[in-house]
Amino acid sequence: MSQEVITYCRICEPFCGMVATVDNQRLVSLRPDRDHPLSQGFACPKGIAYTQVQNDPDRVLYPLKRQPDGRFTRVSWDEAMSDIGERLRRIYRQHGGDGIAVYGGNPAALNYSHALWMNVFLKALRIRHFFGPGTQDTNSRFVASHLLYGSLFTVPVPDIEAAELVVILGANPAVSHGSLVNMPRMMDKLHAVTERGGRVLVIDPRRTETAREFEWQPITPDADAWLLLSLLHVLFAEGLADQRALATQATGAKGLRELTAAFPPEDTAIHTGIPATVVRDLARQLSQKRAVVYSRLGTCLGSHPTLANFLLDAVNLVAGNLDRPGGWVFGNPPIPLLKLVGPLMSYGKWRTRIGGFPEVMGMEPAANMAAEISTPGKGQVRALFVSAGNPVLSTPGGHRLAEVLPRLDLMVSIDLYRNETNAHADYILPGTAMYEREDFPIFSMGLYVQPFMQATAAVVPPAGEARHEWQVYEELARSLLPERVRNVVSRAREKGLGPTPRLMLDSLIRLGFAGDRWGLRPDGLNLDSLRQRYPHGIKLAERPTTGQLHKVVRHRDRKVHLDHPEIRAEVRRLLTRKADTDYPLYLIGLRELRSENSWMHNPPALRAARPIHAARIHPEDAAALGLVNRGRVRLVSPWGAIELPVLVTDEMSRGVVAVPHGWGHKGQGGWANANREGGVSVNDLMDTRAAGLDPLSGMSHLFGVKIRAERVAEATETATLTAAAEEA
Ligand SMILES: Nc1nc2c(c(=O)[nH]1)N[C@H]1C(S)=C(S)[C@@H](COP(=O)(O)OP(=O)(O)OC[C@H]3O[C@@H](n4cnc5c(=O)[nH]c(N)nc54)[C@H](O)[C@@H]3O)O[C@H]1N2
Ligand SMILES: Nc1nc2c(c(=O)[nH]1)N[C@H]1C(S)=C(S)[C@@H](COP(=O)(O)OP(=O)(O)OC[C@H]3O[C@@H](n4cnc5c(=O)[nH]c(N)nc54)[C@H](O)[C@@H]3O)O[C@H]1N2
Ligand code: SF4
Ligand SMILES: [Mo]
Repeated sequence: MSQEVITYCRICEPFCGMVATVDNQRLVSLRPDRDHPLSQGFACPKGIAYTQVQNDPDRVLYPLKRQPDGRFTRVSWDEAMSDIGERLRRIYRQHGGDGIAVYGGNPAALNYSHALWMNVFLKALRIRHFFGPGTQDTNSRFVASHLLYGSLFTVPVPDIEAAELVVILGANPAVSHGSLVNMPRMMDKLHAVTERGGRVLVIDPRRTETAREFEWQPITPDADAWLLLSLLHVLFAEGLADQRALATQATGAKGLRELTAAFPPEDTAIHTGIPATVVRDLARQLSQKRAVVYSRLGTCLGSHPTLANFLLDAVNLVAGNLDRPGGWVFGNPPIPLLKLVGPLMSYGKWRTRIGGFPEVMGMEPAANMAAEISTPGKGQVRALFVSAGNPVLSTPGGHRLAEVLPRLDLMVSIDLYRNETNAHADYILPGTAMYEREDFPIFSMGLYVQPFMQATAAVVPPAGEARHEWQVYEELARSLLPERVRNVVSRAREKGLGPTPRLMLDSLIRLGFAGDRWGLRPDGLNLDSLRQRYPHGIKLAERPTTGQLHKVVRHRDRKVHLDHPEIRAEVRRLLTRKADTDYPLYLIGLRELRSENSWMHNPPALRAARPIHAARIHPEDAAALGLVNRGRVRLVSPWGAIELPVLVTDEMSRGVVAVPHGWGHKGQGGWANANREGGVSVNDLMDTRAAGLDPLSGMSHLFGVKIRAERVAEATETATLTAAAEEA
């Protein structure tokens, strides 16, 4: 008998409501949930196609052990865990937590129990090297918040529903569906702005899917800091700065004003490609309207990402749009989020062994991974745990990482698939897929513009022998206990004793502003009543809370700090940038509707409509280089080279090439369809040297990378195609 279950999708950040059809404990199909208070019947193709991930014949469903010839064979959980445990004990005895590394991938952050217990594992073993997509994604945003608000986790969100002007500086919500903001139907909300007579302006080097629906202002890649400095310049110089905001919300306005004095838009136009009149007009509108500048990876993956994110908030504040309706506002998390993440919120408590970067919430630059594994000395990585990640494709210089992974004494991965990274693991352990577990978007609670909660139960039981990641991490941590204690703890666990992610989550909900306080507030919620009474989720307010800056700012004076020596130093570094005639083009990234980073390339439903993996280039650039549509091009940076087909399109700005990341499936992974599509990894072109990373956040530089392009001669083209065909 088939049955419908209300749940939500966790592939990306909007967490769209879903209705799952389940037959005989098997997921049969997914459809968007019309009754979800926020997504209201919206879901994207990836979300719908997840049925084909759940039931994918290529999924890893049993623990796998790598044999000396590189092939994987099935082993029992007991066999895998006892061997891993023994090896981990040996490494730990010799090197302590300094010799161990964890890489927690993107899906780990969207899975509350995984994220929580991975952190327990990190703390329990005092693991030194923690890596993740953060240094390819969010850490510059967090460090900017640390400087501005005294709290890494205080991240503003755009109040689009009340805005008259929305500037999107380097984000593509039509494809990404919004990031670092939980806003299902973000495109509808943007369209509502223009329908109300307002403006949406997309500033992006590419005429993106979002830009096509609104106004597009091209910008030279990696020039956002120049633009933002000029916007601040105009706000101050033309007397447009909101003096009340500066007096009540901030300190350091004078320093910021001095810092930006040297950047009139007439001078920075050469860097940004944006005419001064456009910048002046924009600054005026930002100061006169209920307006917000929102951004995401476009300002996080350049070469000055902390500076750019810092300046962006400064623009919003100085224009009078911070913590105001229609502006850059703060969420109102319905759980005590800062209490939860408080212990994780460190910055610069130590510096990394390689490159001397400040840790960011315990995280080190992923660009350092290969060097941390291969560089001898105290703190050299001997054991690596990768859960829900694929750094060989997702991090800079991934091909070099692949070369050094075999040197590890122990490598273990928890994943749904054999991927390009865990091809080198000693063991691949099967994790549960998202509909096989209960969930709650715990770390996103502060990123909803309207406070919202939804909790889901597991929809189907784990397939094969898949286990929850949190249970695996806990068992790994337990393996370090003396045998007698270990047995006692394990027996207690089997009886359901001891802390669990669920218990923690239930407490957080009970303690939150809508919580039941264990009965003190009889109408309040706990995990069970939230699930039972509000299976589609519950919106806890219609409008965001504004005027709460003094609450969210953690600096002792409760003010936003606008003047920092670190930021001044970054502006000085910006001024030292040089053009490089050997590498005249800029390389930027590009996300695709039917792909999620390096995965979701296997479901057949997504394949048919997906474009080939190609480099997009402007017609005039193509003509100048002798490139033709569907011909092949070689992209060269100082750090590597890749060859791929060309897509000639006038959606690109002159001088800019866009290539999607996450490709380069060459048969090391077990995803047969993905392997057939192949592609190449754009991250093989990226810099991993310390000098190539953001000194403040350790962020990789992945957008606006200087490259050159060369036509690939026909002969090579045929040779490459034949080789690829043979592999497939
Ligand atoms: N379909 C799909 N959705 C996804 C993902 C996916 O892989 N596929 N990934 C998810 C993840 S992990 C994340 S973090 C989010 C990311 O969410 P977004 O940041 O919205 O996604 P991107 O498409 O990377 O958007 C970055 C934009 O910045 C532009 N850009 C590049 N360089 C510059 C620059 O120098 N300046 C400016 N102003 N713009 C620039 C790019 O052209 C691009 O349009 O998306 C999530 N959603
Ligand atoms: N050049 C360039 N590089 C980039 C980016 C870019 O824009 N340009 N974007 C960066 C960003 S924003 C991100 S977030 C990273 C992503 O980088 P990563 O997190 O390293 O890689 P993903 O491609 O997300 O791989 C996710 C892995 O998790 C597995 N998986 C999926 N669901 C589950 C699950 O429920 N449980 C378990 N155990 N495993 C699961 C998948 O099979 C896959 O192997 O890439 C970054 N790299
Ligand atoms: S946008 Fe698509 S993938 Fe992301 S949560 Fe919604 S349905 Fe899932
Ligand atoms: Mo991401």
